[in-house]
Amino acid sequence: MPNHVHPDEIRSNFSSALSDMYKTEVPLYGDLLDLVADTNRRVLQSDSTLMHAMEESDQLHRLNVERHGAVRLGTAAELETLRRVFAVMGMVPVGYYDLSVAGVPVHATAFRPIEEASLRRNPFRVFTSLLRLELIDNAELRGEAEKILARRDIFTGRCRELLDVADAEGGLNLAQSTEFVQEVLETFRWHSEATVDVQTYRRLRSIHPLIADVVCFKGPHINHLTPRVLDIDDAQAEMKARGIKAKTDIEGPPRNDCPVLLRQTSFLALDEPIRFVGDAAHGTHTARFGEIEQRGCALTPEGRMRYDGLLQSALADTAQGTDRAEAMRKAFEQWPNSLHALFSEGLAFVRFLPGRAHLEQGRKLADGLSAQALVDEGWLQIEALVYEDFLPVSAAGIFRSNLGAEVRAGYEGGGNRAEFERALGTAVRSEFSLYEAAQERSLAEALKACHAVPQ
Ligand code: OOG
Ligand code: NI
Repeated sequence: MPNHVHPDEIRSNFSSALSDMYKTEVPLYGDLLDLVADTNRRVLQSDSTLMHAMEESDQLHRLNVERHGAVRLGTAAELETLRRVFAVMGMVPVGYYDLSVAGVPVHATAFRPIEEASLRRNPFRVFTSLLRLELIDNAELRGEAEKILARRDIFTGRCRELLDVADAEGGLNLAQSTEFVQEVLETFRWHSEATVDVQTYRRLRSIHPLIADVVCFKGPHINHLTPRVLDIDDAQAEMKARGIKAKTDIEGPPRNDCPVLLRQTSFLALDEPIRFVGDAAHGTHTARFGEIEQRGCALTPEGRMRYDGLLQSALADTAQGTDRAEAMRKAFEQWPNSLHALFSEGLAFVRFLPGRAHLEQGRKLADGLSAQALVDEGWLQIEALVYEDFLPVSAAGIFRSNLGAEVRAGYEGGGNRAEFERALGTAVRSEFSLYEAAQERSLAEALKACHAVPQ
């Protein structure tokens, strides 16, 4: 349809509208954006290699608009409809995250764009969790929560109409897409009025703060929006210097010359006034916070297994009383500190670019060389393939530090991916396959470029 607005455009518009809304709702988020912009400017000014690399791979624009957010949903039907909403914006569910093992009764996916051009345009992603009431032992409260959730509709009527239009016609025109963005914002808005009385809120909160947060409000308020910073240790120090109270530990891998996966830290959630049903006085609820993230290279399944193993051993040491930062540093002592080492050990996904060899007189590209040999002989260069996803242990840490939830043992029984996908109405994409495909595509393109030059 020629007059349909591209999903990338709708996603960019939505992400920017959501950021504006959150800035007015939570002014501290605006302060964090300024801080991150200052840090990024400083890092790029002092590291011209990074600056050029980012410029060349067209990553600078993306950095300025890059945000992730999170919402927590109460029912399968809500998840299914939100999937349709995000589909209009070119976002699909990637990955399955089981947080029950960490004592948080939800499972989740990340809605995000997957095409490289779309990621470059705006990689907006939303960590979306679904409450698992079946993990709650108290049958009476479980039934009560189900009843309350069944009464609400988190989407506006007009949002639902526009979804039907988008599905029937394969997209939205300009006027429709503008309206759609405004209607979807309503689902993410904060409500300072609870839908229940304070006793119900307290009862649900006593089972798990997360349950009260999901069940007692009209909609799944966006609980944070996260900008991407190039040096999270620097930004963390700056947070302290500016009087923003940050979480003590940075989640994710320790600092390294070659950053991998995702490192995150946050400032603690605000205590916000809430009017409960039938009460004249205000109570409070704690849900919304600020977070910053630094993204590094995506790891292969083997790299990820190594990372998870080292993380578990550091956490076990921490449980024995070792300082967490120290335990992490010790566990990761042998972890490679360059992209080349990670790549040759098969731990990282990379993007291949044509190297210098094809520009040299008289050199001929032999057939059948491995990617490693092509890199060693200068035919190919490599750069990090950015990790676009989340980490379940880190996510559980973020949940906990912001819900005021005490560390509790994991729920038994583990994840239930099949049930999650049934609720979602589709299977989640495998993040590893997406990285693998991106790596393969870059290899084919780089080799084509090498061959295209007359030898
Ligand atoms: C989501 C926490 C997960 C992250 O960055 O890992 C997350 C939540 O608190 O709802 O956003
Ligand atoms: Ni987050």
